[in-house]
Amino acid sequence: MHSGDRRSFLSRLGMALGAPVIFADVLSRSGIFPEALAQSVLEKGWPGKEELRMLSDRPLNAEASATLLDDPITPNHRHFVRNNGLIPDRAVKADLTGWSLTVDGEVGQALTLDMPSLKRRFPNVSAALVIECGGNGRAGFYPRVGGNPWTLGAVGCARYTGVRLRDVLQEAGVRDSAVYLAYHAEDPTLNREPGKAPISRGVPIEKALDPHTLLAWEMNGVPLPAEHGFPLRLICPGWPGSTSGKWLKRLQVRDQVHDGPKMTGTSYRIPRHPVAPGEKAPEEDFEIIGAMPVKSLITRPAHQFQTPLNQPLEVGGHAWCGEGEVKQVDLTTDYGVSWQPARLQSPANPFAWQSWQCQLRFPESGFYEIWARATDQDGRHQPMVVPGWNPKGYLNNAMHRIAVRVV
Ligand SMILES: Nc1nc2c(c(=O)[nH]1)N[C@H]1C(S)=C(S)[C@@H](COP(=O)(O)O)O[C@H]1N2
Ligand SMILES: [Mo]
Repeated sequence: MHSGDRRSFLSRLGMALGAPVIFADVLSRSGIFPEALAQSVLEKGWPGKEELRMLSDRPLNAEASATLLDDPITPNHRHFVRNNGLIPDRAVKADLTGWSLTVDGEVGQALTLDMPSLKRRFPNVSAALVIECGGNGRAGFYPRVGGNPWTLGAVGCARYTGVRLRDVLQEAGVRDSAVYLAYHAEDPTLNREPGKAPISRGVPIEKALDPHTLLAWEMNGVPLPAEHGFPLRLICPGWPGSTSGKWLKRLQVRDQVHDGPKMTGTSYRIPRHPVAPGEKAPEEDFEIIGAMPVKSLITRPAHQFQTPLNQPLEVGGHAWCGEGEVKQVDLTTDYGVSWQPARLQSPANPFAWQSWQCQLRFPESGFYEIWARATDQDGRHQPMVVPGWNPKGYLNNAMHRIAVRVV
């Protein structure tokens, strides 16, 4: 979003309050909303993201509803946002002045790349890629856990354009000592502590060298929007969204597992063994989350839909998994007694989600539930109930269920 848009949004909101917001342009650069308007922002949504459910405005966190995610390619205005800190000024102003990307650490020769040389020196690629927050579905865990209570919509599949991270790393020359790729970004912490990063994660070097891991500057044909990481972000598809660093300024190849903020303790880590809900597990039992589990969404019809008895109901959605392909999607209307296979499309490219459709008929009028269950190529499928409780509420891939009324 351009700062001008936000400025006018702020003054529009201000007018609704009956008075302009003085110095709104100063605030608009920071990603912070005036306190007087905080409530209205949460009600109306972030400018350009009005349809999303706002979880918080500082930091900005907003998710889609299932029906908003019906498109095969998620439009930018419907893609969830998950920020740990503030949106950098550079991103709000779409300003590339002084920006470059450094690639260093366990490499033969460190690189410094500005945007034109990044675009020119490496083959440009585009792909539809799923990003899902590791905490998507967190609201389903009991006992409740801290963090954003995402329900279903902290996931999206947009088309990104950029270069393969592998090509850039190979240009720098990855040493044999390389173990992990760490990202360093320029988003300020909530309290703007100078030089302090709100989050700095990464992936094992093998995932960094996977040809589908991208450095992207475009999302659905436009430069990365401010909230999605302008000017450059990582896309590590299939892994928790937190590995897809936004607002990049440095990539560091490390000879050990990265230990930046949100890499240690219970952050994006889960107990290796099942723990009883609410139970504390020793830290040495935790491991870093890798590929995300198989999952699906019913994006049509909406929950609480009414449909006539004498007509088949068209049901559709998407399915995805952290590695490989989804092999099958099945639906049930009788609580799992019988299952009907959906027509499942191939992904547009590896790590894109796969659309599915199914026609359902109902024996008599009344209330039903529709459950969708995706199965990956290794035969793992979504659980019927919320799976393995963990202290931060990650990896809830329980089946999506909607209620319909047949009349
Ligand atoms: N620099 C930076 N990168 C970041 C984050 C952040 O706060 N700062 N949030 C991460 C998390 S937790 C997720 S789920 C994804 C969300 O990407 P999106 O906001 O484009 O949907 O970005 C990741 N990259
Ligand atoms: Mo996330």
